[in-house]
Amino acid sequence: MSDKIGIIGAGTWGMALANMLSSSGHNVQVWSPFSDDIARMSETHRQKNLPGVIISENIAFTDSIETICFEKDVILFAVPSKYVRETVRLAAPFIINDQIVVDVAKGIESETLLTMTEVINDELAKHEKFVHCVALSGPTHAEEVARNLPTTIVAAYSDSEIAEKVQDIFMNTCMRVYTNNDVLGVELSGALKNIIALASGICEGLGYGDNTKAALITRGLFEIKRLGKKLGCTEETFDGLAGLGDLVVTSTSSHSRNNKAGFLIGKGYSPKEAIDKVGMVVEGINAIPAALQLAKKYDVELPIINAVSMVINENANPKEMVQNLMTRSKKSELSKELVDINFENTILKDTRSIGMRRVITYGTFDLLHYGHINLLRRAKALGDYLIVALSTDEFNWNDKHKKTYFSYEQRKQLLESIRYVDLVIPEENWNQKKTDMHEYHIDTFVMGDDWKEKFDFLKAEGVDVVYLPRTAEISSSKIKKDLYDANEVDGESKLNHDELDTNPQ
Ligand code: C2G
Repeated sequence: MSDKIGIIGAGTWGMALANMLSSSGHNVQVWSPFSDDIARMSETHRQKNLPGVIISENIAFTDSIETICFEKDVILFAVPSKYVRETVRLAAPFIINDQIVVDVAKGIESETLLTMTEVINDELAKHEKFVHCVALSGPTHAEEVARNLPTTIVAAYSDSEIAEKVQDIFMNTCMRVYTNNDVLGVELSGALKNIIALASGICEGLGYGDNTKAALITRGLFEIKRLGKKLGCTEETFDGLAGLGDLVVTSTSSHSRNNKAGFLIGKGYSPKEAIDKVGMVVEGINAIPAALQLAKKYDVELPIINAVSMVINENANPKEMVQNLMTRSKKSELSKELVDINFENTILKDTRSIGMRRVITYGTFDLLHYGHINLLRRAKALGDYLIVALSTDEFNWNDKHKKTYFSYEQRKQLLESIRYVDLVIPEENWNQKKTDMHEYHIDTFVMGDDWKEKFDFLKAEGVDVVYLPRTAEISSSKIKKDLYDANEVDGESKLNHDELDTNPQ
C-alpha cells in the first residue's frame, strides 16, 4: 500500500530514508530550506554524503514547509537534533491533529532535558496540535541503508497500533522494523550512545585496541542502562537494537561521525577542528550537557560520559582520562556487592531466585486508573518482585484525610489482580517505611514524583530511591469531579458534593 510521506530534512539520513521509502512504492516528498541543495539533487540525483547512490526520480522536492505537511500519512523529521524545535515551530501551523509524525533525530535538548519526540510534542502543544509522535531509532548508518544493505530499526510509541502502522510503512526486504512502547528508553539510548562512540573513537586515536573498545561499549551500555532505569525505562530496551545494537554500530563503524570525531580528538585535534574535519553534525558532542544534567538530577554515576565531557569541554588530556577510568575504585559487575547477594541468597535461597531485586511502592490506589497502572508497570520494570504497601482505611481517614470510594479489601483485591503486583501489604502509618525496607529485603523504593525528595532518607537504609514522572492528566479526584459534573441535573447533583475528595490521588 502506498502512503504519502513528507520528509523534513534533505541530509544524509533523510535522503537515505527517502530513497528507501520511494523504492517501497510510497509517494515521497522531501523538504529542505536550502533551495540550491534541492536544485542540485533534482538535477544530479545525488546527495553529497551518499557517494554512488542514485536518488530516485520519483522523489519530489519542495522548499515550502506548508506543502511538505499537506495531506500526508506520515511526516518525518530528519533534521539534526539542535534544529528540531525551530523546524517544528515552522511546520506547526500546517500539521493537523492526530497526524502520525516520525522523528529520526537522536538527542536530548540541553535546556529542557526533553527527548526529540518530547520537543516535537512540546512545540506542537503551543499551537494546540496533538499528534502521534513515533521515535524511529536503531543501528542504521545512512550510507548502508542507501545501499539497501540489510538493516534493523525500532519504531517506538506507546500505542502499539500506531507503532505497527509505522512498522508496516518502513519495513521491506532490506529494512526490518521492530516495535517498542518504551519511547524514552529508545530515545535515551539513541542520544547517549553517541557519547560512548566519541569515547571509542578517542581511544582508537590514542592507539588503544579492540579490548579497550569492547570495554567502552560494555561499560558504556551499563551507564546508559543505569540512568535509563532511574528514569523508569524498560531494561530490555537497552539490550535491544536501539541500545546495544546502535552502540556497537556507532562505536565500531568507519561511517560513524562520532567515532571519526573521537578518533581525530584522540590524535590531538581540538574538538572544533575535529568537527570541522568531519564536516557533519557530531550529535555526541551536543548530547553531553543533557547527559550530565540528567546524571545530576537522578543521582547516577556516568564515569565514561563524564570523562568524555572533560576531554571535549575542559580540554583534559585524553590519556589521563583513560588512566583515571582504569584506576577507579574496584567494582562488582553486579548492582549489589557480591558478598551481600551471596549472604542473602544463603538465607533466602528457597524463596527467591539468585539476584532477584525487590521493589516497593506505597499508596491509596483508590478508583484504580491508568496513572496508577503506569506507575506500577514502571516500578516492576526496576526489579523482579513488586510489593505494594496499600494505605488502610484508618490510615487514609485519620492521617491522610482521604475518603476512599473503595474499602481497603476492595482496593487490595484490585491491586492483586494486576500482573505487575506480586504482594500487597497494609500501610498503616507514615513511619513504617524504614522497617519495611529491612523486613522485606527491599532493593528499590519507588514513588511518583509528586513525592520527589520526600523519602530520600530511605537511601540510608541501603535502598535505591526512585521518583517516577506522574501520569499528568488523571487522578482519582479528577474522576470523581468529572462524574459529579456529568451527573449534575438542573443544578442538583446525584453525588453528595462532600464526597468529593480534594486530595489528588
Ligand atoms: N500516581 C501517578 N500518576 C497519577 C496518579 C498517581 O503516577 N496520575 C502515583 C502516585 O505518585 C503514587 C501512586 O501512584 O506514587 C499512588 O497514588 P495515590 O494513591 O494517590 O498515593 P498517595 O495518596 O500519594 O499515597 O506513604 C506514601 C503514601 O501512601 C502515598
